[in-house]
Amino acid sequence: IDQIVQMVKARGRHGLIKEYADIRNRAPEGTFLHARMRVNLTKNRYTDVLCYDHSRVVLAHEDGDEPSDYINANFVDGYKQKNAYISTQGPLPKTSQDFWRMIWEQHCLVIVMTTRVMERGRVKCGQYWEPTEESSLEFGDYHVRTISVECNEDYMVASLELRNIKTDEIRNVSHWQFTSWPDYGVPSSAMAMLNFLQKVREKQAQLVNALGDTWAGHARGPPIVVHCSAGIGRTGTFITLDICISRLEDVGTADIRGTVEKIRSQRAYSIQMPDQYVFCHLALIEYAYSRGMLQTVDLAGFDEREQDSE
Ligand code: PTR
Ligand code: PTR
Ligand code: PTR
Repeated sequence: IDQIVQMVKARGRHGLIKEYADIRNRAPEGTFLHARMRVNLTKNRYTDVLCYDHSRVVLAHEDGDEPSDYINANFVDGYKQKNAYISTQGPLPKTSQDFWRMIWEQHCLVIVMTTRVMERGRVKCGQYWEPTEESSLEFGDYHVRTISVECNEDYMVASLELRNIKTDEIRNVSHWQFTSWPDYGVPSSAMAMLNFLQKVREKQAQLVNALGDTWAGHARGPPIVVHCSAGIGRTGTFITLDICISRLEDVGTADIRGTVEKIRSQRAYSIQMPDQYVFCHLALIEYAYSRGMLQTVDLAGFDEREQDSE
Protein backbone atom coordinates (compact mmCIF):
# COMPACT_ATOMS: atom_id res chain seq x y z
CA ILE A 1 0.00 0.00 0.00
CA ASP A 2 2.92 2.35 0.64
CA GLN A 3 3.89 1.84 -2.98
CA ILE A 4 0.41 2.81 -4.08
CA VAL A 5 0.61 6.01 -2.07
CA GLN A 6 3.98 6.80 -3.65
CA MET A 7 2.64 6.06 -7.10
CA VAL A 8 -0.46 8.21 -6.60
CA LYS A 9 1.65 11.04 -5.26
CA ALA A 10 4.13 10.82 -8.08
CA ARG A 11 1.48 10.83 -10.80
CA GLY A 12 -0.78 13.37 -9.21
CA ARG A 13 -4.36 13.87 -10.24
CA HIS A 14 -3.24 14.86 -13.68
CA GLY A 15 -1.22 11.67 -14.21
CA LEU A 16 -4.08 9.45 -13.09
CA ILE A 17 -6.46 11.22 -15.43
CA LYS A 18 -4.06 10.53 -18.28
CA GLU A 19 -3.77 6.92 -17.27
CA TYR A 20 -7.54 6.64 -17.30
CA ALA A 21 -7.66 8.20 -20.77
CA ASP A 22 -5.34 5.42 -21.99
CA ILE A 23 -7.62 2.77 -20.58
CA ARG A 24 -10.65 4.43 -22.04
CA ASN A 25 -9.19 4.88 -25.49
CA ARG A 26 -8.91 1.20 -26.03
CA ALA A 27 -11.59 -0.22 -28.33
CA PRO A 28 -14.06 -2.67 -26.77
CA GLU A 29 -12.94 -6.28 -27.08
CA GLY A 30 -16.09 -8.19 -27.74
CA THR A 31 -19.34 -8.10 -29.63
CA PHE A 32 -22.73 -6.64 -28.74
CA LEU A 33 -24.87 -8.72 -31.06
CA HIS A 34 -27.68 -9.58 -28.65
CA ALA A 35 -27.84 -6.04 -27.33
CA ARG A 36 -28.27 -4.82 -30.89
CA MET A 37 -30.96 -7.25 -31.96
CA ARG A 38 -34.11 -5.50 -33.02
CA VAL A 39 -36.29 -7.15 -30.35
CA ASN A 40 -33.83 -6.15 -27.67
CA LEU A 41 -33.14 -2.53 -28.55
CA THR A 42 -35.81 -1.10 -26.28
CA LYS A 43 -34.42 -3.12 -23.38
CA ASN A 44 -31.32 -0.97 -23.26
CA ARG A 45 -31.72 2.13 -21.13
CA TYR A 46 -29.03 3.95 -23.13
CA THR A 47 -28.39 3.25 -26.78
CA ASP A 48 -24.67 3.82 -26.23
CA VAL A 49 -24.30 1.52 -23.23
CA LEU A 50 -24.59 -1.97 -24.61
CA CYS A 51 -23.73 -5.27 -23.06
CA TYR A 52 -21.05 -7.72 -24.22
CA ASP A 53 -22.21 -11.06 -25.55
CA HIS A 54 -19.45 -13.12 -23.97
CA SER A 55 -20.19 -12.20 -20.35
CA ARG A 56 -23.89 -11.37 -20.51
CA VAL A 57 -26.38 -12.91 -18.10
CA VAL A 58 -28.57 -15.18 -20.20
CA LEU A 59 -32.13 -15.48 -18.98
CA ALA A 60 -33.75 -18.87 -19.11
CA HIS A 61 -36.05 -19.15 -22.11
CA GLU A 62 -39.70 -18.87 -21.29
CA ASP A 63 -42.80 -19.69 -23.25
CA GLY A 64 -44.78 -16.69 -24.32
CA ASP A 65 -45.39 -14.36 -27.17
CA GLU A 66 -42.03 -12.72 -26.96
CA PRO A 67 -39.48 -15.17 -25.69
CA SER A 68 -36.19 -13.55 -24.97
CA ASP A 69 -33.11 -14.34 -22.99
CA TYR A 70 -31.70 -10.82 -23.09
CA ILE A 71 -31.07 -8.36 -20.26
CA ASN A 72 -28.45 -5.60 -20.22
CA ALA A 73 -26.37 -7.29 -17.50
CA ASN A 74 -22.91 -8.83 -17.33
CA PHE A 75 -21.13 -11.18 -14.97
CA VAL A 76 -18.01 -9.65 -13.49
CA ASP A 77 -15.36 -11.58 -11.60
CA GLY A 78 -14.36 -10.57 -8.11
CA TYR A 79 -11.18 -11.09 -6.14
CA LYS A 80 -10.45 -14.81 -6.46
CA GLN A 81 -14.11 -15.38 -7.22
CA LYS A 82 -15.64 -15.97 -10.61
CA ASN A 83 -18.92 -14.16 -11.28
CA ALA A 84 -18.86 -12.39 -7.94
CA TYR A 85 -21.06 -9.63 -9.34
CA ILE A 86 -23.67 -8.89 -11.92
CA SER A 87 -23.26 -5.35 -13.28
CA THR A 88 -26.44 -4.07 -14.79
CA GLN A 89 -28.37 -0.97 -15.80
CA GLY A 90 -31.17 0.47 -13.68
CA PRO A 91 -34.26 -1.55 -14.66
CA LEU A 92 -36.72 0.08 -17.07
CA PRO A 93 -40.46 -0.39 -16.60
CA LYS A 94 -40.22 -2.76 -19.54
CA THR A 95 -37.33 -4.76 -18.09
CA SER A 96 -38.24 -4.92 -14.39
CA GLN A 97 -39.77 -8.32 -14.87
CA ASP A 98 -36.60 -9.57 -16.56
CA PHE A 99 -34.58 -8.06 -13.73
CA TRP A 100 -36.48 -10.06 -11.11
CA ARG A 101 -36.30 -13.13 -13.28
CA MET A 102 -32.53 -12.74 -13.36
CA ILE A 103 -32.38 -12.35 -9.57
CA TRP A 104 -34.47 -15.47 -9.20
CA GLU A 105 -32.59 -17.58 -11.70
CA GLN A 106 -29.17 -16.56 -10.39
CA HIS A 107 -30.28 -16.98 -6.76
CA CYS A 108 -29.11 -13.49 -5.86
CA LEU A 109 -29.39 -12.40 -2.24
CA VAL A 110 -28.15 -8.81 -2.30
CA ILE A 111 -28.86 -5.90 -4.65
CA VAL A 112 -26.67 -2.80 -4.53
CA MET A 113 -28.12 0.35 -6.08
CA THR A 114 -25.86 3.36 -6.38
CA THR A 115 -28.26 5.80 -8.00
CA ARG A 116 -31.47 7.48 -7.02
CA VAL A 117 -34.61 6.92 -9.03
CA MET A 118 -34.74 10.60 -10.03
CA GLU A 119 -31.72 12.80 -10.43
CA ARG A 120 -31.76 16.42 -11.51
CA GLY A 121 -35.35 16.02 -12.58
CA ARG A 122 -34.67 13.04 -14.79
CA VAL A 123 -35.68 9.45 -14.28
CA LYS A 124 -32.54 7.37 -13.83
CA CYS A 125 -34.02 4.07 -12.84
CA GLY A 126 -37.40 2.39 -12.69
CA GLN A 127 -39.21 1.91 -9.39
CA TYR A 128 -38.79 -1.85 -9.37
CA TRP A 129 -39.33 -2.18 -5.62
CA GLU A 130 -41.52 -0.29 -3.15
CA PRO A 131 -39.59 2.05 -0.88
CA THR A 132 -42.25 1.90 1.84
CA GLU A 133 -42.95 -0.92 4.28
CA GLU A 134 -45.77 -3.34 3.79
CA SER A 135 -46.33 -2.49 0.17
CA SER A 136 -45.70 -4.58 -2.88
CA LEU A 137 -45.42 -4.65 -6.65
CA GLU A 138 -45.99 -7.33 -9.21
CA PHE A 139 -43.95 -7.90 -12.35
CA GLY A 140 -45.18 -10.81 -14.41
CA ASP A 141 -44.42 -13.96 -12.45
CA TYR A 142 -42.79 -12.10 -9.59
CA HIS A 143 -44.29 -10.48 -6.57
CA VAL A 144 -42.00 -8.13 -4.65
CA ARG A 145 -43.02 -7.17 -1.13
CA THR A 146 -41.18 -4.70 1.04
CA ILE A 147 -41.02 -6.04 4.58
CA SER A 148 -38.96 -3.35 6.26
CA VAL A 149 -37.00 -0.25 5.40
CA GLU A 150 -34.12 1.29 7.33
CA CYS A 151 -33.02 4.82 6.45
CA ASN A 152 -29.54 6.11 7.09
CA GLU A 153 -27.84 9.33 6.15
CA ASP A 154 -26.20 8.01 2.99
CA TYR A 155 -28.06 4.81 2.28
CA MET A 156 -31.29 2.88 2.69
CA VAL A 157 -31.74 -0.81 3.30
CA ALA A 158 -34.94 -2.62 2.35
CA SER A 159 -35.73 -6.21 3.16
CA LEU A 160 -37.68 -7.62 0.28
CA GLU A 161 -39.60 -10.79 -0.14
CA LEU A 162 -39.54 -12.13 -3.66
CA ARG A 163 -42.25 -14.60 -4.55
CA ASN A 164 -42.31 -16.68 -7.67
CA ILE A 165 -46.02 -16.74 -8.41
CA LYS A 166 -45.76 -19.79 -10.65
CA THR A 167 -44.13 -22.02 -8.07
CA ASP A 168 -45.25 -20.16 -4.96
CA GLU A 169 -41.72 -20.21 -3.57
CA ILE A 170 -40.51 -17.27 -1.51
CA ARG A 171 -37.00 -15.93 -1.09
CA ASN A 172 -35.56 -12.96 0.77
CA VAL A 173 -33.56 -10.32 -1.02
CA SER A 174 -31.70 -7.50 0.67
CA HIS A 175 -31.76 -4.17 -1.17
CA TRP A 176 -28.99 -1.62 -0.46
CA GLN A 177 -29.34 1.82 -1.96
CA PHE A 178 -26.56 4.37 -1.66
CA THR A 179 -28.29 7.71 -1.96
CA SER A 180 -25.51 10.28 -1.98
CA TRP A 181 -23.66 9.55 -5.18
CA PRO A 182 -24.23 11.97 -8.06
CA ASP A 183 -24.17 10.58 -11.61
CA TYR A 184 -21.01 11.39 -13.56
CA GLY A 185 -19.42 12.11 -10.20
CA VAL A 186 -17.96 10.73 -7.04
CA PRO A 187 -19.35 10.55 -3.51
CA SER A 188 -18.53 13.56 -1.39
CA SER A 189 -17.27 11.28 1.34
CA ALA A 190 -15.14 8.23 0.64
CA MET A 191 -15.72 7.05 4.20
CA ALA A 192 -19.51 6.97 3.76
CA MET A 193 -19.07 4.88 0.64
CA LEU A 194 -16.55 2.55 2.30
CA ASN A 195 -18.84 2.01 5.27
CA PHE A 196 -21.65 1.19 2.94
CA LEU A 197 -19.47 -1.26 1.05
CA GLN A 198 -18.42 -2.96 4.28
CA LYS A 199 -22.04 -3.37 5.36
CA VAL A 200 -22.98 -4.84 1.99
CA ARG A 201 -20.22 -7.43 2.32
CA GLU A 202 -21.29 -8.35 5.82
CA LYS A 203 -24.86 -8.77 4.66
CA GLN A 204 -23.89 -11.01 1.77
CA ALA A 205 -21.71 -13.13 4.08
CA GLN A 206 -24.50 -13.42 6.62
CA LEU A 207 -27.09 -14.46 4.04
CA VAL A 208 -24.73 -16.95 2.43
CA ASN A 209 -24.00 -18.47 5.83
CA ALA A 210 -27.67 -18.74 6.56
CA LEU A 211 -28.08 -20.87 3.45
CA GLY A 212 -25.84 -23.48 5.00
CA ASP A 213 -23.95 -25.63 2.54
CA THR A 214 -26.22 -24.91 -0.43
CA TRP A 215 -23.28 -23.00 -1.79
CA ALA A 216 -20.65 -25.60 -1.13
CA GLY A 217 -17.86 -24.86 -3.53
CA HIS A 218 -18.92 -21.24 -3.94
CA ALA A 219 -17.91 -19.99 -0.51
CA ARG A 220 -19.08 -16.46 -1.08
CA GLY A 221 -22.35 -17.36 -2.68
CA PRO A 222 -24.28 -16.07 -5.66
CA PRO A 223 -23.37 -12.84 -7.48
CA ILE A 224 -24.11 -9.52 -5.83
CA VAL A 225 -26.20 -7.48 -8.25
CA VAL A 226 -24.83 -3.95 -8.66
CA HIS A 227 -26.57 -1.28 -10.70
CA CYS A 228 -26.76 2.47 -11.13
CA SER A 229 -28.46 4.10 -14.09
CA ALA A 230 -26.30 2.89 -16.97
CA GLY A 231 -24.51 0.30 -14.87
CA ILE A 232 -21.03 1.46 -15.80
CA GLY A 233 -19.89 4.59 -13.94
CA ARG A 234 -20.87 4.22 -10.34
CA THR A 235 -21.31 0.47 -10.60
CA GLY A 236 -17.78 0.10 -11.98
CA THR A 237 -16.38 2.30 -9.24
CA PHE A 238 -18.10 0.30 -6.52
CA ILE A 239 -16.85 -3.01 -7.89
CA THR A 240 -13.31 -1.73 -8.41
CA LEU A 241 -13.15 -0.68 -4.78
CA ASP A 242 -14.62 -3.91 -3.52
CA ILE A 243 -12.06 -5.97 -5.44
CA CYS A 244 -9.12 -3.76 -4.49
CA ILE A 245 -10.07 -3.81 -0.82
CA SER A 246 -10.35 -7.59 -0.83
CA ARG A 247 -6.89 -7.89 -2.31
CA LEU A 248 -5.49 -5.28 0.04
CA GLU A 249 -6.80 -7.22 3.00
CA ASP A 250 -5.51 -10.49 1.65
CA VAL A 251 -2.00 -9.62 0.48
CA GLY A 252 -1.47 -5.97 1.45
CA THR A 253 -1.42 -4.60 -2.06
CA ALA A 254 -3.79 -3.73 -4.90
CA ASP A 255 -3.73 -3.10 -8.62
CA ILE A 256 -6.31 -0.49 -9.47
CA ARG A 257 -5.43 -0.13 -13.12
CA GLY A 258 -5.39 -3.89 -13.73
CA THR A 259 -8.68 -4.26 -11.87
CA VAL A 260 -10.38 -1.61 -13.96
CA GLU A 261 -9.09 -3.18 -17.17
CA LYS A 262 -10.30 -6.60 -16.10
CA ILE A 263 -13.76 -5.29 -15.19
CA ARG A 264 -13.97 -3.44 -18.51
CA SER A 265 -13.25 -6.69 -20.33
CA GLN A 266 -16.47 -8.07 -18.86
CA ARG A 267 -18.68 -4.99 -18.58
CA ALA A 268 -17.78 -2.54 -21.31
CA TYR A 269 -17.19 1.12 -20.37
CA SER A 270 -16.95 0.41 -16.62
CA ILE A 271 -15.86 3.50 -14.70
CA GLN A 272 -17.08 6.34 -16.78
CA MET A 273 -15.44 9.49 -15.53
CA PRO A 274 -11.80 10.39 -14.87
CA ASP A 275 -12.80 11.53 -11.39
CA GLN A 276 -14.19 8.10 -10.63
CA TYR A 277 -10.82 6.57 -11.49
CA VAL A 278 -9.06 9.07 -9.25
CA PHE A 279 -11.61 8.43 -6.51
CA CYS A 280 -10.78 4.71 -6.50
CA HIS A 281 -7.17 5.55 -5.65
CA LEU A 282 -7.98 8.09 -2.96
CA ALA A 283 -10.67 5.94 -1.37
CA LEU A 284 -8.38 2.93 -1.24
CA ILE A 285 -5.72 5.00 0.52
CA GLU A 286 -8.33 6.35 2.91
CA TYR A 287 -9.45 2.82 3.60
CA ALA A 288 -5.90 1.66 4.34
CA TYR A 289 -5.41 4.62 6.67
CA SER A 290 -8.67 3.95 8.51
CA ARG A 291 -7.56 0.36 9.05
CA GLY A 292 -4.19 1.36 10.44
CA MET A 293 -2.32 -0.02 7.43
CA LEU A 294 -0.84 3.43 6.93
CA GLN A 295 0.42 5.64 9.73
CA THR A 296 0.24 8.85 7.74
CA VAL A 297 -0.92 9.89 4.31
CA ASP A 298 1.15 12.51 2.60
CA LEU A 299 -0.23 13.44 -0.79
CA ALA A 300 1.14 16.96 -0.91
CA GLY A 301 1.08 18.29 -4.45
CA PHE A 302 -1.47 15.76 -5.69
CA ASP A 303 -3.87 18.38 -6.98
CA GLU A 304 -1.28 20.69 -8.50
CA ARG A 305 -1.75 21.34 -12.16
CA GLU A 306 1.08 20.13 -14.30
CA GLN A 307 1.97 21.76 -17.58
CA ASP A 308 0.72 19.69 -20.41
CA SER A 309 3.72 18.72 -22.47
CA GLU A 310 1.92 18.67 -25.78
N1 PTR B 1 -26.01 -25.56 -6.26
C1 PTR B 1 -26.30 -24.41 -7.03
C2 PTR B 1 -25.12 -23.96 -7.88
O1 PTR B 1 -24.08 -24.58 -7.79
O2 PTR B 1 -25.26 -22.99 -8.58
C3 PTR B 1 -26.58 -23.33 -6.10
C4 PTR B 1 -27.95 -23.16 -5.61
C5 PTR B 1 -28.11 -22.25 -4.63
C6 PTR B 1 -29.05 -23.86 -6.01
C7 PTR B 1 -29.33 -21.94 -4.11
C8 PTR B 1 -30.29 -23.57 -5.47
C9 PTR B 1 -30.42 -22.60 -4.53
O3 PTR B 1 -31.56 -22.16 -3.96
P1 PTR B 1 -32.99 -22.77 -3.92
O4 PTR B 1 -32.83 -24.08 -3.22
O5 PTR B 1 -33.73 -21.76 -3.14
O6 PTR B 1 -33.47 -22.91 -5.31
N1 PTR C 1 -25.87 7.99 -22.70
C1 PTR C 1 -25.74 8.11 -21.29
C2 PTR C 1 -25.20 9.50 -21.00
O1 PTR C 1 -26.02 10.38 -21.05
O2 PTR C 1 -24.04 9.71 -20.71
C3 PTR C 1 -24.96 7.03 -20.73
C4 PTR C 1 -24.68 7.05 -19.28
C5 PTR C 1 -25.59 7.43 -18.30
C6 PTR C 1 -23.45 6.63 -18.88
C7 PTR C 1 -25.27 7.39 -16.96
C8 PTR C 1 -23.12 6.58 -17.55
C9 PTR C 1 -24.03 6.96 -16.58
O3 PTR C 1 -23.69 6.86 -15.29
P1 PTR C 1 -23.85 5.58 -14.36
O4 PTR C 1 -23.29 4.39 -15.08
O5 PTR C 1 -23.07 5.93 -13.15
O6 PTR C 1 -25.30 5.44 -14.08
N1 PTR D 1 -22.95 9.66 -23.22
C1 PTR D 1 -21.86 8.87 -22.79
C2 PTR D 1 -20.60 9.74 -22.78
O1 PTR D 1 -20.39 10.49 -23.71
O2 PTR D 1 -19.88 9.68 -21.80
C3 PTR D 1 -21.76 7.73 -23.68
C4 PTR D 1 -20.63 6.88 -23.49
C5 PTR D 1 -20.59 6.01 -22.45
C6 PTR D 1 -19.60 6.95 -24.37
C7 PTR D 1 -19.51 5.23 -22.27
C8 PTR D 1 -18.51 6.17 -24.22
C9 PTR D 1 -18.46 5.32 -23.14
O3 PTR D 1 -17.44 4.54 -22.89
P1 PTR D 1 -15.92 4.66 -23.31
O4 PTR D 1 -15.64 6.01 -23.85
O5 PTR D 1 -15.26 4.44 -22.01
O6 PTR D 1 -15.69 3.58 -24.31
